[in-house]
Amino acid sequence: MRVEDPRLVTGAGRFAADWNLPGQLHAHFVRSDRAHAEIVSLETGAARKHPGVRAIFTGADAVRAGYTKPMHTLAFPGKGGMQTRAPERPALAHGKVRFVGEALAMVVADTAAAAQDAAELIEVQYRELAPVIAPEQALASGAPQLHESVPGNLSLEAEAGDAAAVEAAFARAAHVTRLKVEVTRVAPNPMEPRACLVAHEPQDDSYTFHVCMQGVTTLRRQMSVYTGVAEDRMRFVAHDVGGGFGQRTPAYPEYCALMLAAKDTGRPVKWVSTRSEGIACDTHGRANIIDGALALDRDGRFLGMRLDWVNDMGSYLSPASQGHVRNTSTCMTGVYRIPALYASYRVALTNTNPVSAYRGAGRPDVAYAIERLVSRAAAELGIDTAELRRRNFIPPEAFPYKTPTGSTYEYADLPGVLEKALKLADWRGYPKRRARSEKTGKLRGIGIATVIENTGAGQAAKDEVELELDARGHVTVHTVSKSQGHGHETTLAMIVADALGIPRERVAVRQCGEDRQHRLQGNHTGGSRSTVGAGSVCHIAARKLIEHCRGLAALELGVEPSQVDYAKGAFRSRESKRAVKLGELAGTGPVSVVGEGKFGSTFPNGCHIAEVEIDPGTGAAQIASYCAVDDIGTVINHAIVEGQLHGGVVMGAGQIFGEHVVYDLESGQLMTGSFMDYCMPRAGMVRAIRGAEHPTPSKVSPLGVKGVGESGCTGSLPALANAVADALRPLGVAHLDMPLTPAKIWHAVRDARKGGN
Ligand code: MCN
Repeated sequence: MRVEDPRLVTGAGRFAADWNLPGQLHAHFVRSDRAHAEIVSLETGAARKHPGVRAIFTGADAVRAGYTKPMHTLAFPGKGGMQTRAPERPALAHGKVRFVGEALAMVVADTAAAAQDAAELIEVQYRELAPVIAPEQALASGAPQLHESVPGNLSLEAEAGDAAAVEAAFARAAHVTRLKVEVTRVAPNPMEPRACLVAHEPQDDSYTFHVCMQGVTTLRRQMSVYTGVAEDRMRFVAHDVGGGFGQRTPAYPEYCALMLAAKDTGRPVKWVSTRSEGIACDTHGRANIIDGALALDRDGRFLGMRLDWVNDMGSYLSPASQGHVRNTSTCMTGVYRIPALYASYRVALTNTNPVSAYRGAGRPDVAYAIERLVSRAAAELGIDTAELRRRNFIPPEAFPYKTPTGSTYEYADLPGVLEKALKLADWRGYPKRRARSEKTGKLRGIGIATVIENTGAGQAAKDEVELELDARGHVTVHTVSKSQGHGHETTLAMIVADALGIPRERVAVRQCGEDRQHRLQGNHTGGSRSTVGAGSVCHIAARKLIEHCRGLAALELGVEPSQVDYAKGAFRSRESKRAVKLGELAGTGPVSVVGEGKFGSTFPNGCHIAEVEIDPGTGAAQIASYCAVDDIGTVINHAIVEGQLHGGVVMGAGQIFGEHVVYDLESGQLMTGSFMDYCMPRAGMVRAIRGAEHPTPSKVSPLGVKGVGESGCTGSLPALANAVADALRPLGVAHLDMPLTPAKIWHAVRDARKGGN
């Protein structure tokens, strides 16, 4: 059982909405029901008179406060030196609204109900403008323009790789496989809806936020950039966080609006998002279109690859926009030796909710594009899909391997992972299983994905943790990363306990504590970097604590430090055999050390194999089998890692088979605004996942660890889509874009059979 489980399963967790402060008021946001419109007038008179209403704020207040320029991280050089065009976004929309759900006014009242009732009395007059929803249309000439500062709705155009080399590779290719895919827009929907309670302290003009977050440092910097309030005047409080998946990273405009209200009213102001607001306004994920081509020689060896990306960022650049685009290039050639690569990016703005990092942040997208291309190439050439991969893997002797986009992969045993997965999935026995399915009138398909991704490196100058030893011999770990359900209280404690040789029960983990959050540097939890970053510095700090205490113990024992041995929480003098326990060294006050480190990327990799069975009569696809072999380096906690992989795989399955944020292309209305029409994965969707570990320890981390938090998603999107494609291929169905709903598959089967007749 994880350390945090008793608290969480007995309802004793403390989430953002559980916080209340004396005298607090409640906020409700008025949100646009138009996708693109000028705000002609905003009539707040009746609402102000509503009982309990204390204040109403609009875009004019946000502009007056200067809360208009959210941070963005799309800061890499564009094509021909192009700089990212980042539009302003007042914390409450001013002059114009640009997506359905955008907040344009905030009512603050004594109760949440009064704020909501009053909000309904606000009358907004709009002058409607034509919206543009599809990113390729947004980039076409003559498309409606969202922002004057972003001509052509093109926020950034960029490229990677060598166009001339790719052209030459394609010119001499024996075969070219082409495939255009869409990695659809999804809503993260963590279990805990977003919530924020802001208090202003007039004495030092500072703010305290009780908010769900993924770590303090990134959110604080983003909030500071958005509002101009110095970072040292912001404190963040969060205990339990009910899921994040990247969505908790950004500084949201609602939080800035609450700052305005808290300062203006002199009272703490609280807002709790509804589920519908969450689907419409929490940053969305993925939303990429990738037009790919793979050139092969006569023997099926890859010669070159071209990927043209259109990235839909929604109506504004989210603060975490970079991962979404840049992460795709870090492992752009996947696990293969592809000598020539060229990729182009066009980052489009559309009249939709902003898009940001979502579990994998670009890595599942590029893995999906490559792995679909490779499987399709294998089918076109009649080569076994595992064999085509084997033939093109980066060979063992090529590691450390420098990719065409400049990443350096650590060692990865690609053939070893593949062979283990083929065995686990009984690859050879597949034809029999397929025949058995056919007998019952079902279509069966098998899909494989061999993937690699970057985890670890963060933007902070370094990662730090502080260890505090008390007189009981207990150690408290202070970190600025933040678990959202990952089990960090367990794994970070295990790392420290292991290094100190003491029971795990003697180590407690405090995340983003108020007394440490301005002192310690480090990355937020995201990019599957917490174990590589915070975990590694836990180990380093524990070693440092031993050395520090060795000096103290030597004084106590009256010998030289070199004469003192440490084991299992006690120092012993070699000569006198006298011993002193860790806790005794903290007798006059806690002993504390800070461990630090800066870590680059680690490259977890894996092979996922899925089998699906499709009922052609209904179009429903069942996952018949799912196997995953992953190399995530040294494993700290096997059960947690298994849980992470399962969670990731199911999240990928959710996107492949059902989840999809849909906007009406003409009106821009959100068509999937509730769980009635936004199809979340159910427990029965992925019934049994068989997993196996294949660790090759990372040299980046002293623990040998690589990240795992996103691996399940990165592997499952392509593995599942390849399985469905394999099942439908005999019918002549070339490609179906996700989500592979029963209706979509049923239509494809029907059309294919009609065509065949
Ligand atoms: N772990 C381990 N051994 C390893 C690697 C990891 O035991 N070699 C453990 C870790 O100690 C940690 C967990 O596995 O308890 C995940 O670790 P890691 O891969 O370092 O990832 P992070 O902790 O940084 O988590 C971030 C990652 C991301 S980016 C998303 S998105 C995501 C995910 O994790 N969101 C999640 N998993 C999630 N799981 C839950 N329950 N909720 C989310 O919001």
